[in-house]
Parts: sequence; C-alpha cells; structure tokens
Amino acid sequence: MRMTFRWFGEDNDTIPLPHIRQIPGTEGIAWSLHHLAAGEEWPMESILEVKEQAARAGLHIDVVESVNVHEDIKLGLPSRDNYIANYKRTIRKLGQAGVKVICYNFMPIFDWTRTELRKELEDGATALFFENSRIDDEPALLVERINKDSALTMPGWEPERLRHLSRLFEAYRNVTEEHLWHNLAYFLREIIPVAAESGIRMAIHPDDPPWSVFGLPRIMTNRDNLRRLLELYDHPSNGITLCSGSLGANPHNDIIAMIHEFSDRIPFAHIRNIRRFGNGDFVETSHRTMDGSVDIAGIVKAFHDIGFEGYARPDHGRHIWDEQCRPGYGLYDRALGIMHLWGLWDGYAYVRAHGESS
Ligand code: DNO
Repeated sequence: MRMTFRWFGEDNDTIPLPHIRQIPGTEGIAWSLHHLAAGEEWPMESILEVKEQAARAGLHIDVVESVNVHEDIKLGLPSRDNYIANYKRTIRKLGQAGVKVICYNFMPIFDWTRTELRKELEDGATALFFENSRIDDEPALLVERINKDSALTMPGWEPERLRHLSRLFEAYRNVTEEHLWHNLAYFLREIIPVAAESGIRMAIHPDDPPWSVFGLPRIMTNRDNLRRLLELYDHPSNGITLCSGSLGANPHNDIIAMIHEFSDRIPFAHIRNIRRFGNGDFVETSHRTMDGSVDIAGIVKAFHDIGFEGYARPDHGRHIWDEQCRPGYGLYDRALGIMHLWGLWDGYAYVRAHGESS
C-alpha cells in the first residue's frame, strides 16, 4: 500500500506540502488542476509546476484526482468528441510527467453529495452529514446552502461548476441508467487505449452516495455494476477507485468481497468510515473501525491479504482541534486516519511474519 494525501493546490488548500510529508509513510499527493473547468486540456507547464512543488517537499504526483469528465460526454452529445480529444491529450501529458493513476467519476452533474458540512458529533468535532429527506429539497437550494456554509466548498460543488444547474437538469431529463452506461462505454473505448499507451491506469470513483440523487441516474453503485464496468473494457488500465466510504453507505455492499474479486483492477483506494443510521442517513466519523459502520479493519486486512501494492489515501476527516480547513479535508483527522490504516497494516504484516501466537 502506497500512501498519498489529497491536496488542492497552493491557492486552494490550507495545508502546506511539508506538513503532508511529515505524516508517517506518506509519499505523494493526490492532486488536480482545480482552476480548470471539466473538458479543458491541461497545460504541460501547469502539470510540471505541481510536480516541482511536490518534489521540493519530497512528494510525488503519481495520482491525479481527478480529471473531471465534461457533462456532454456523460450526456452523449455530439460535442463530446471534442472534449474526449482534450481528455486524451491530457492523459498523454500526464503520462509524460510520470503520472500513474487518474481518478475520475461518471456522476451526472454533482460529484459526492452531502446535506450538511459541519454536523456536530458527540465529542464536539464536526463532520459531513447526509440526510436523505433533505435530498428532496430543490437542488439549487441545497447547493446554495452548502456553499454558504463555507468559503471552501466540497470538491465538485464549486459555484462556477454548478452555475448552469437548471439547464443541466433539463439535459438529463430523459437520460436513463442505460444511456449512461452506453456513454461510459463510448468514453472508455476512446480513452483506455491512450491511457494504456501512456502507462496510466484509469480508476473510476464510485457514486457517493451509491444511489440516485435528485432523480439523476447513477451507475457506479455496487458489485454487479463495478463488474460490468470492468467488462466494458477488459484491460488493466480500466480500473476502480475502491472507496469504502462511498460504497459503504449502502449496507448491502460487501466491500471485502469486492476487494478480493477486483484485486488486480484497483489501482487506488480511498479508505474511510461512516456511521449509517438505518434510514439512508449517514455521518462521516473518524477512520477508526469501531467509530462507524464500515469494517475498516476487515477492509485493510483484505488489502493486505491480496498483497495490495496500489495507492491509497485516507478519505475525508472530521474537523477537529479547531482546524480551519476545507470541509472534510483538514490535516489533523486525516493524519490520524493514516495512522489507523498503517496501524492495522503493520499489525497484519507482523502476524504474517511471526504468526498469531508470537
Ligand atoms: C470526495 C471525493 C470525490 C472524488 C471524485 C473523483 O471527497 O472522493 O470528489 O474525488 O468523485 O472524481
């Protein structure tokens, strides 16, 4: 397991790169060019600038999260070919810069969805919260409320990205899950050969939460659908970001079984916990196994058992110790998360080396 840490760039993040380097066992950043809109071709100079910044702090840039997919590609509009051509050029440049994994998602309009950014927990920390009934709210109202809560919003919810909300909803009105599958297959047929040539593994992120929100189709939701995705283009460069917190919101998702089944197609793992309330609501918790409903110890064991050599990162953290940070993306709780993951990992390695009774 090769540990990375998500970083939003010098102008967008509260955390200096040298601090990331000091988290034990952390070797690289999961990064993006956040100032570019989905569909734009990434300039080589900007890619190399991030590479240099990271290298100065002793970190690598092997994992990009994300190169966002333009809505016209998800919608299957004729204009998609132009955006796909840009996407391919970006893949090639990232390959030249030494990138190994590109995380992306195929969620219509929204990326991950929460209804509250700072829900108070029993210990006084705050965390991101998803309340199912509020998803019936008018989407525009939710976006406004979420973005009012914090100057730094959730990734994927940037006001400029969601500015054309009603037009986008209109465009998706007759788009079914099967249309989305079809458009994803078209996209993969175009980009996977380019990724393969560039030494890059594409890693699709599951939908978060893994069910339809606001009536929009969502397809990266469970084991059968992940299997279908891998079969759409059967090549190691067509892979998955195995995100325990996203898939774990649905109690029927057996994440440990997925790690075993898809073991050679998981270039990137997001490992985090949530507590489910049984009615679809969930709150993000510390990474510790007993703090939430997701079996983090079992998940790390499954990764250890398959000899996982891919990249991982802790996922969202709570906001603790009065840290002022991007929602879910502070330093302290994610660093604690990494230590929980390494603690488990080292424990399993010890048992493997010395046997359970030593
Ligand atoms: C949330 C993240 C997602 C993820 C994208 C990948 O914090 O896990 O925003 O980066 O869905 O494209």
